[in-house]
Amino acid sequence: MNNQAAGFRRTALHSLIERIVNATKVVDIHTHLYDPHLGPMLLWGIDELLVYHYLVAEGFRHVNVPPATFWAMSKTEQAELVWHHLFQEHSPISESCRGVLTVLHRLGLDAKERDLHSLREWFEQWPVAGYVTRCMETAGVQTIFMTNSPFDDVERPFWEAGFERDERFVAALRIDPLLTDWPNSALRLVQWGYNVGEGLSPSTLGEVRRFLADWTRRIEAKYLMVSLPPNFAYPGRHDAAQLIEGAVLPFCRDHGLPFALMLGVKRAVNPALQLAGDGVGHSDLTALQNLCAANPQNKFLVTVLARENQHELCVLARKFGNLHPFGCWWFTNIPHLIDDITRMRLELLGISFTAQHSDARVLDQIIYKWDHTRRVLTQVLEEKYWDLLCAGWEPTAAEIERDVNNLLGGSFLEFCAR
Ligand code: FIX
Ligand code: ZN
Repeated sequence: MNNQAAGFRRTALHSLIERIVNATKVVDIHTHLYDPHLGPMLLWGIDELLVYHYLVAEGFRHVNVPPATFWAMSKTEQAELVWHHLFQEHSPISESCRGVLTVLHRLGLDAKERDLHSLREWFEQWPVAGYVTRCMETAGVQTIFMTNSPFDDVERPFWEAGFERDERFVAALRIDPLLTDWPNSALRLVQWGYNVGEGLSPSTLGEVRRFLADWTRRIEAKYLMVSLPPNFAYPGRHDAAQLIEGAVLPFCRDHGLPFALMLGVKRAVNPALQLAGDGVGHSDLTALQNLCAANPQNKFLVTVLARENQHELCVLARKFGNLHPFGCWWFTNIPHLIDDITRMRLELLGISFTAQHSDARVLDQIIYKWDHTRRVLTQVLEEKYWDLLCAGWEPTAAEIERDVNNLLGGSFLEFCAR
């Protein structure tokens, strides 16, 4: 191929991949969004976008008020403060700030007027049901996995009372308190009618399995999930390891459910910042290796927060077919690292992982999280398919569609169904 022919071919390849990546509907496998029937739990709109903890963390680098004063303000005042410091006093270049602008832009709003008041007015006209559809369509998302916690006192009563489900929202059973604060969780389980003691005896572990079964059934959970600190070790004598071994894994095995692990979060590094005060640490992934090796009948969905753990996760996934890496979590969900991590995964794992999850806490965020990821994915895939062309392999459009579909949820669904 001469240079000119190669140039045309590459441009055509780029357009094809861009069209496919933009048209593929996403299964968003981890968010903090909720079925609209859970009322106040589903957050949306400009003020919620502005007080997202990613922006609050950045805002505190400029805002000259103590955290306690900030938290005492109304949401409207907090949003105004963030808007002022991150959008008016400085250019909104960070990924989180850019995200707000992408949302507004894709919704057809004009943020460059810098008029927060008129932006608010636009959002106020929307009924929630119509807005959910608008956001999902704009983002190209077909299914949203929620994070559902029986330990959440606002959420639990909705499930206990029962409600008509919106089929686009699928449940995942979140069990952080159970594993990371067993003494207090044991008290709660007792209140809810489970016969558990503080020690993790066989009968207590049996009751924990009954608790997991009841909640899985109630919410129709498709997987169980926990986030763990960098120093998590497995196996071990500590509560989390014992509960995982004696309750979570046997339960997941018996019901064919994956166990999702989010590894490497250091909670409350700066507690005054509340949700914005969590940090990251380098995990010892020997724990994950041991989990996968000792439990071949279990399926593990895994994302790691530290950049330094990404390569090791890929290598582990090459060794264990029961390990499915997913998403660029939180501090790694920035274009620079999405690019790096996605390339690394493609080069080491082919198409057998899930490229991204949004982790959206505010509905509208699915628009920017998927917009930004699609841009990076298009670029990375173009290079990868070009390399195949150079090696004499011509991927068809149908094959590229199949692959993109797998990267954006298809592989995950297959892994779950296995
Ligand atoms: O543990 C998690 O699911 C994290 O995603 C959250 O705790 C975190 O606050 C977040 O929103 C990250 O994107
Ligand atoms: Zn999350």
